Amino acid sequence: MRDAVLAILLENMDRYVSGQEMSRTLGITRAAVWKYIKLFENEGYLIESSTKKGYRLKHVPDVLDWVVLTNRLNTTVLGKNMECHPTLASTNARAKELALGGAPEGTVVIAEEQSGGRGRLGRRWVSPPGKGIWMSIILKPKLPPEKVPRVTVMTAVALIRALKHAAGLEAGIKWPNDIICNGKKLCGILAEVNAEPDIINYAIVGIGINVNLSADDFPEEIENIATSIKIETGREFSRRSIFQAVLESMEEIYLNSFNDENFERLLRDYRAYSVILGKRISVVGSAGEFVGKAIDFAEDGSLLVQSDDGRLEKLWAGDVSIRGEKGYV
Ligand code: BTX
Repeated sequence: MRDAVLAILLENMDRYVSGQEMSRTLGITRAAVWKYIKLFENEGYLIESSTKKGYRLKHVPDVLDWVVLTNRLNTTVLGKNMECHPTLASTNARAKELALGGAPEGTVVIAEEQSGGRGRLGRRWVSPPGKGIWMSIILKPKLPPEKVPRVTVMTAVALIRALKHAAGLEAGIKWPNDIICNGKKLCGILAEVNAEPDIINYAIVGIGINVNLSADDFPEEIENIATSIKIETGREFSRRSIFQAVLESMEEIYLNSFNDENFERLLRDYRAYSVILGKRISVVGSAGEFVGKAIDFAEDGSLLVQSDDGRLEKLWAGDVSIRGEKGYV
C-alpha cells in the first residue's frame, strides 16, 4: 500500500491530489493516507498539505526506491523487475542467485552500498553508501557465447550516451570496461556470463557509476585515478535521472543493435569513444608486460596492439590490464 500511495503522488508530481480521491482509489481511510504522508515526510519527501486541496509532492529525496526509480522509466524490458537493497556484498552476486532461480530478463538489482563490490580479475570496487549507482542487470542475449563481449561494448556505449544526455558529460571508453572522464575512472562494468557451448543462459552486467562521490569518498590508493559526476560537473545529480538514462540507453541498443549488421555500427561508436585507440599503451598480463600501440578493436571484443618489437598482439579482456604510457590512460 505504501508503494501505491507513493506511485499516485509521483504520477501527480507538482499538483494536488485530494486525500479523498486517494482513499477512494486505494480503498483505505483518509486517516491511513495521512499516516503514509507522514511516513514519506520522515523519509525525506517534501509534501505540501492543504485541507481543501489535499497533498502535493514537491521534492523526492535521492533514495533508491523501486517506485521512484521506475516512475516514468521508458523501457519495456530493463527494470521491469527490480530489487533495491540498503546494502549487499555485491549486486552481481545477488543477480546471479536470482538468474539461477529463473528471474526474468531485464531484472535489476541495485544497492545503496556494497560491502564486497567486485571489479575484474578479483579487484575491489569501492561502493560507499548513498552516492553511487551500484547495480546489476540480468540479460539473456540470443547470441552464441563467443559473441558475449558485445554485452560490454553495448554497456560502454550506453553509458557514454547516458552520461551525455543526463549530465552533459563527455566521457570516453578505456578498453575493455572503464568509462573515463578527464583521464580518470568514472564508471566500471563487470559482465559475467553463464553459458553452454552454443547458448548464453544469462549474462549479469554489473555497472558502477560514481555519481555524487567527493574526492574524500575515495580511498587514498585510488584518489588519483577515480572521479565522479559531481567532481566533473561541480554539482549533485539525482541518481534516479542517471539510472533512468542508463537503462533507457542500454535498452535501445540491446533491442536494436545486437545483430551483426547493426553491431558493426555500434562498434564504430565504440571506436570513436575510445581513449586509447592510436595511442601507446602498456599491457600487463600473466605473461608479463609490454609496450605498444593500440591499433583496433575486433568484432570479437579483442584489442589489437602492435608491440614495440613488431608483433601484432590480440588481447582479451579477461587476461590483461592496460595503462597509458605515462599513467592511468
Ligand atoms: P576493474 O577491475 O576494471 O576496476 C577495479 C579497479 O578500479 C580497482 O582495482 C581500483 O583501482 C579502481 N576502483 C575501485 N573502485 C573504484 C571506484 N568506485 N571508482 C573508480 N575506480 C575504482 C571495473 O573493474 C568493474 C567494476 C564493476 C562494479 C560494479 S558495481 C555493481 C556490480 N557489483 C559488483 O560487485 N561489481 C559491479
